[in-house]
Amino acid sequence: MPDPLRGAVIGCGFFAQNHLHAWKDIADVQLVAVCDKDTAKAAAAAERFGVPAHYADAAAMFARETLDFVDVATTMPSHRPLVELAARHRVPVIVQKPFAPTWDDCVAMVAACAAAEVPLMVHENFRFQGPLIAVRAAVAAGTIGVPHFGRISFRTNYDVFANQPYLALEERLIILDLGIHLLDVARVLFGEVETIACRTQRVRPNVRAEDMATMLLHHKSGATSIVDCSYSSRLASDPFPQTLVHLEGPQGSIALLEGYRLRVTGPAGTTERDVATPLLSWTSQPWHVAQESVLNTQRHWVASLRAGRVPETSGADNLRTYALVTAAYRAAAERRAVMPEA
Ligand code: NAD
Ligand code: 89Y
Repeated sequence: MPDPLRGAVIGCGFFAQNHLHAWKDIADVQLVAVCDKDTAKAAAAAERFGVPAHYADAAAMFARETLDFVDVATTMPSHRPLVELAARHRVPVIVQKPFAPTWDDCVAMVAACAAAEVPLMVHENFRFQGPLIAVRAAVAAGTIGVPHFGRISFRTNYDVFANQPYLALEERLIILDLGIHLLDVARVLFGEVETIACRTQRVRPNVRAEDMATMLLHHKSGATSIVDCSYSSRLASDPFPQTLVHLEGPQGSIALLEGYRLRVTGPAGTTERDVATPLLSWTSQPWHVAQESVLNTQRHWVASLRAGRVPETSGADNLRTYALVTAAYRAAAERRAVMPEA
């Protein structure tokens, strides 16, 4: 593989701006092309980030450019055709979440990339957020023992629909858009899931689907976790976009508190420290924790490509997270705990 890697970004909308900034921060990557079916957005991204070529048609881009990887940052309906296009050109691909609108699409993308022997990673970035990396490190340090209970929570009234208006129209809203990240974090902290129960609520009048979900997970390890998310919580101070975590183990507890405070209680007492993400030249409050996680995620992709390693959130791995999403919807519809089918 050449030095630096030649990358391209497909989809130059709202969230892709973070991808574009992050690629510019990674010395081992040179963006050679950007693509958006909206030509004005592709041209604006090329201009803003100094990318030599821009396209409105991904097929034309693959035909003309020599790429070491492609970053698909479009919304989910286009993921499968774009990932399969990349696979046909034998170009490694990182693709945004949610992986796809349906389970079958997700499986098809994993199969297409496997058949073409092309690395595939889902841009599942919450587990790469600085504060959540600090939680993972605190667990690994062993102070509390192996966690047997936890709560992973994301509740806000922030107007996510202003930047992402398509969310209001989705048939499946918060579990697929946001719960998916938290379910992934639950897998990271407690391992795979045996059963999941779920209740959903639609609180806002102007959204089509659920904007609140409460999930109860029983993990194969024996641990129990609660994963809850809301886009309609009027709180004294709105923590958006913070994920709050509470973990208990046989020897103590770990809490990621609002304001990015990490509190660890173990046999020797309690410590508390600041695990806030520092601001980068291109990040700003309150999004900075999400923005920096994009950089961490993309660095992980590049390091995995260079080492020939399977990334943590490979397509195959993400099937297990996606299976929890589909299981959660099924559990809510059937009003019973179900086993994820991955
Ligand atoms: P957006 O609508 O602002 O941008 C998507 C862009 O993709 C648009 O400009 C559109 O023209 C372009 N596009 C669509 N199909 C295309 C195709 N076939 N070829 C070329 N361009 C195409 O959407 P967004 O809010 O930026 O979201 C993009 C993705 O990022 C979504 O999947 C969303 O869930 C995800 N997202 C992730 C996070 C996170 O933290 N991981 C946060 C926000 C959004
Ligand atoms: O779409 C969501 C996501 O993936 O992370 C945060 C978000 O942009 C709004 O909650």
